[in-house]
Amino acid sequence: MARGRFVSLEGPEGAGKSTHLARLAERLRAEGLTVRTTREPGGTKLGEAIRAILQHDAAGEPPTPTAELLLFLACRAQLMDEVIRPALDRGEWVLSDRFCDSTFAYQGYGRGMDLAELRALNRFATHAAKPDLTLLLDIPEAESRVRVAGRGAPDRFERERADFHRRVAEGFRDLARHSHRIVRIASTGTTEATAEAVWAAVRPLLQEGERP
Ligand code: Z5A
Repeated sequence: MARGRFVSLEGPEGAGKSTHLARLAERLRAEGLTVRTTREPGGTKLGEAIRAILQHDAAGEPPTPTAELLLFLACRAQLMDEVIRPALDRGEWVLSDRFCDSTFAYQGYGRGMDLAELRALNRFATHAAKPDLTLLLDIPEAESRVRVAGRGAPDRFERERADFHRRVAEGFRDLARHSHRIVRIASTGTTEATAEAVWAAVRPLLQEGERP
């Protein structure tokens, strides 16, 4: 059986993650692959309920930074056990709109939490599973602001100050500098150009061998 592959798309708000996840899924399906798409926070019933708490204060009060972290990790644990691991075991491809690098960028670089601790907690939540490939869609902070402006009421993260978003964006770049798993792709040109760069980064995974 062909081996399942796990690809995550990461980046700041409005970078084009949802757009390119949909396009990539379509292209992989055209290659005859079974593709499961998902998102974080969310992707399961529990995860979607937690998403409403995390983004829109659905519980009636904002979580503390520690509670926020644990809620993201709870979403991830549920998603891993219920969706990602079973799909990979069936030999499917899984594409996720955000995954562990968002925790490192937002809670680590953004909120100032200890990265080593975050890595350990993330390992616990995922049983040490990692994406085979992570696409970091990168846009300047100013462009991110323009793209998210006018989309209706901003969520709890969009309301954060500019310096928080600057630390997050720099954090993503720093993570990419230190990991071969993460491919940084400029998402500032046309959608077509970015889609081609995404495909060029993913194609080698298609060519890698089958399970022995
Ligand atoms: N978060 C966290 O703190 N810790 C964690 O562990 C996790 C998450 C997992 C989830 O929001 C929030 O949770 C997030 C981080 C935090 N914070 N925020 N905000 P989300 O992922 O649901 O929200 P988002 O990042 O704001 O998603 P988004 O705004 O939908 O962004 P996107 O998916 O990257 O972009 P898009 O929907 O594809 O839209 C891009 C727009 O740009 C669209 O209008 C395009 O027409 C336009 N555009 C222009 N040029 C391009 C190119 N070249 N490519 C693509 N799109 C383009």
